This record gives sequence, structure tokens and C-alpha cells, in this order.
Amino acid sequence: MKIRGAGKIAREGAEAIGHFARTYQGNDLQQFMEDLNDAMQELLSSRPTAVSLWNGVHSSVAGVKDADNVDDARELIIKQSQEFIKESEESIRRIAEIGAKRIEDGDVIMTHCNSSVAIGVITEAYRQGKDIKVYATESRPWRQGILTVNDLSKEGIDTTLIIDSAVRLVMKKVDKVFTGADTVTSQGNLINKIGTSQVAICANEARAQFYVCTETYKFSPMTVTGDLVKIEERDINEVVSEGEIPSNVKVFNPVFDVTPAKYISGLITELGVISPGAVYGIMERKFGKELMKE
Ligand code: RUB
Repeated sequence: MKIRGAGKIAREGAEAIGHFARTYQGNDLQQFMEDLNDAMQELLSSRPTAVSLWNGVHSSVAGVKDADNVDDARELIIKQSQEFIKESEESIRRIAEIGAKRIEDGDVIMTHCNSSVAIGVITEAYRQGKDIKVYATESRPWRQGILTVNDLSKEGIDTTLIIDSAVRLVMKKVDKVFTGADTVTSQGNLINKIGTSQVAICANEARAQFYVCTETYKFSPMTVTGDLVKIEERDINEVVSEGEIPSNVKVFNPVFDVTPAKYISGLITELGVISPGAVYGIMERKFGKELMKE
């Protein structure tokens, strides 16, 4: 949790694999490939839900198996990891510009958890002079909402913190919801911080628009062939302190949930705003033949 937010996790993953290549000592190509594979597995198992990490690491090592020697392999990884980081940062800027167009003067907005991409969109609209109000959920148990209200209020945005269970009551006042994404499936379903699906259902009921702010490297190629996204569970100490509840009471602490595509008004990506149904088409362009599995 020192590194959090799916975009940052992806950039740090790319940086780490770049660091592996930069500092690697040895000339045996086969040994290099084995060590690289171990390093990748260790990185990928650290945060199983956010496919951004998988995409950040894999795009950094793309084509490396065709390298003739260790030096070429290292050079390729260093170059590609830096490219990924640069493109990721550029995508966030583009999404802010594109997403801000969806926000109108006088809009009341809700956001959930702490998404740098969603905050980028809201902040850009405010900087353009739009008069907006934002409700930010606390996001128990880790309370990332505290980070969000700090980020927004620093900008001067009219910000109100609410507890997660106030979402349905407050939604009556809300025009638009903007959240981030950890993973988007090929069917356009969203995996994001636990509670996101409740926010989306409440938005649907209140006829508020629900937008997902996401770079396309959060699209999961594995879901095309039916793989399910693993939902990370975290320590129960995030929920209760030691001795607070009887020892025979179990605690379940899932960290992410799935929001079905039917609740999503649009996905704001660096390529433009798309409907959930358009996700697969973007994946085909991005991943091509890699989508097919035997
Ligand atoms: C953070 C979270 C964010 C997404 C997107 O969860 O769910 O909404 O990761 O973030 P956690 P970003 O705090 O558990 O990592 O838009 O910054 O990539």
C-alpha cells in the first residue's frame, strides 16, 4: 500500500523491471531469461487485481525473447519501460482534457476511493473555470477518500466527504459520477475499489451518469478468453483491531468489486470516450493476435 492506485502500480512495475535490466550482471542469455521471468512473477503476484501492472510489465519486456544477447535484451527492456511510463503519464493528461468536456458548469459530482485519473478529470474542469461541487466517499476500510478530499480541496474545489453508506441518500443531488479503474474486462465490466458497484447502482437508480476514467492499459486481454479477474483480499487488521471482536468471528475484507457494464455511461480513455461495448474493439487493435489462446 506504499504504492497504490492502478496507474501508479503499473508505472512502478515498469520502473522495477527496467531497474532489473539496468542492474543485471551476467552474460548468459538463458539464465537472464529465467531471472527475468522470476522477477516478473514476483512483481505480478504483488497486486493480482490491477491488470495495469501486468500490461506495464509485459509491454516493457515485449519482444525480448528474440534478443540475440543479454545486452540487447537489457537495452530493449530499459527503452520499453521508459516508453510505457511516458505514455502512461501522457494518457492521464489526455483523459483529463477529454473528461473535463463531460463536466458542465454547476455540476454536482461524486467520486469513490482515490483515483488519480478521476481526480485529474475533475481538477481540469475546475481549472477551466467550471463551478462544481464534489462529494467524495470515505472508502472504508483504508479510507482513501481522505486522500481524495485533500487533493481536491488543495485545488480550491468545493468538496464534501461522506461515509460510504450515505451514497444512496446523497446521490439524489448528484449529476455525474467519475471513478477510476483497476481493470476493465472485454465485456466492458469494471473492477475497481470495493463499493464502486453500489455507487453505480445508486447512480443508475437516480439517473446520474456514471463515468469510468481509465487508460486503455487497464483493459484486460485475459478476460477475452474467459479468465476471471482475481479479487484481492487484504488483512483483517484493516477492518478491526486485535481483540475488538470475539476470536470465533470471521472477517472478510475483499478490496475490489465488479460493476456490470450496464451501469456504465461511458469509459473516458486517452483515445476518447467509448461505450463499454467498444472495449473489445480497442483490445483487438492494442493486443492483436495475443488475444487468441490455444
Ligand atoms: C485504488 C482504486 C483506484 C484505481 C484507479 O485502490 O481502486 O480507483 O486503482 O486509480 P487502492 P488510478 O488504493 O487499493 O490501490 O486512477 O490512480 O490509476
